[in-house]
Amino acid sequence: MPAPASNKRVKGVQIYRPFIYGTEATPFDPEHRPRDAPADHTHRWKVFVRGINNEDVSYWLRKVQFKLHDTYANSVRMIEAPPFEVEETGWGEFEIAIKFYFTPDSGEKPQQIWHGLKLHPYVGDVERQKRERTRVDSVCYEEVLFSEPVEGFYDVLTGGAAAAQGGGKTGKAGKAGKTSKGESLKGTAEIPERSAAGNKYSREEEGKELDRLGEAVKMVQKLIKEEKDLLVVEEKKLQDLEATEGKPPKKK
Ligand code: SLL
Repeated sequence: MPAPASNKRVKGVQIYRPFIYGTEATPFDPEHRPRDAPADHTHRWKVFVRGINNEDVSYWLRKVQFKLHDTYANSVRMIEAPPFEVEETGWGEFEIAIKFYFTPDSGEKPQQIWHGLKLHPYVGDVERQKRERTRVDSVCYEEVLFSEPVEGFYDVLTGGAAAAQGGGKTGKAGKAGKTSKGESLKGTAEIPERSAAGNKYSREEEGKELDRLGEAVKMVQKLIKEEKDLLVVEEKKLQDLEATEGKPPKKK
C-alpha cells in the first residue's frame, strides 16, 4: 500500500504557472458547409486551455471541465487529458464556464473561470474580417497561483518545468529558477522573453504594453492640463463679464 501523501505545506512559498485560454471561431464557407452541422449553425469554434507555447501543463492540470450553453446536448464536457479543448459548431455566442481540476497530489480545490465565446469580429477592421471570413480569436493570459503548496506537489512543480517565487504575489518570473528557500529549480515555466509565431505572450509584449500604458497616462495628463488651462481662461472671461454686466439672474 502506498504511504499516505503528506499534506504538510511548504511555508512562505508561492508558485505560479502561466497558461492561456479562450476561443477560436470560423464562419462556415457557404459553399462547403460541414455535413454534420445542423441547418441553423453558422460557425465552427473551439474553446481551449493550453500552456504558453503549447507547453505541457498536465503535471499540474489534471482535467478541465467546459460548461457550454444549455442548447448543446451534453453541455458539460469533461476533458480528461490534453489537449484540453472542445470543438463544436453553433450559431450564438455565450459564456463558457471553465473549471480547472488540479492533480490529486496538489490537494488544491478546483477553480472556475468564465470566458465569452466570440463568433463575430469585434476588434480592428470588422467589415473586412467578415468579408474574408477571418478566424475570430478571443484569448486571455492567466496565471494560477499555488500558495504554500503541499510538499509532494511542491516537488512535482519544482522538479519538472518550474518557476517559483518566494513571498508576495507580485514577484515575477525572472526571479524564477530559485525558490524563496534559495533552492535551484530544474526547469522554467516562465513567459518567453520574445514573442514568436503562434505566441504573443512574452516579456517583450509585456514591456511594450507597459510603454503603451505609460504613453496613454502622459496623454491623459496633457489633456487634463489643457482642459484646466481652458477653464482658467473661461473663468477669467466670466469674472470680467460679471464686473461689467453684473451677476446673471439666478435660475429657478
Ligand atoms: C444567444 N444567449 O441568444 C445566446 C444563446 C446559444 C448558442 C446562444 C447551438 C446549440 C445547438 C448554439 O449555438 N447555441 O443547437 O446545438 O445568442
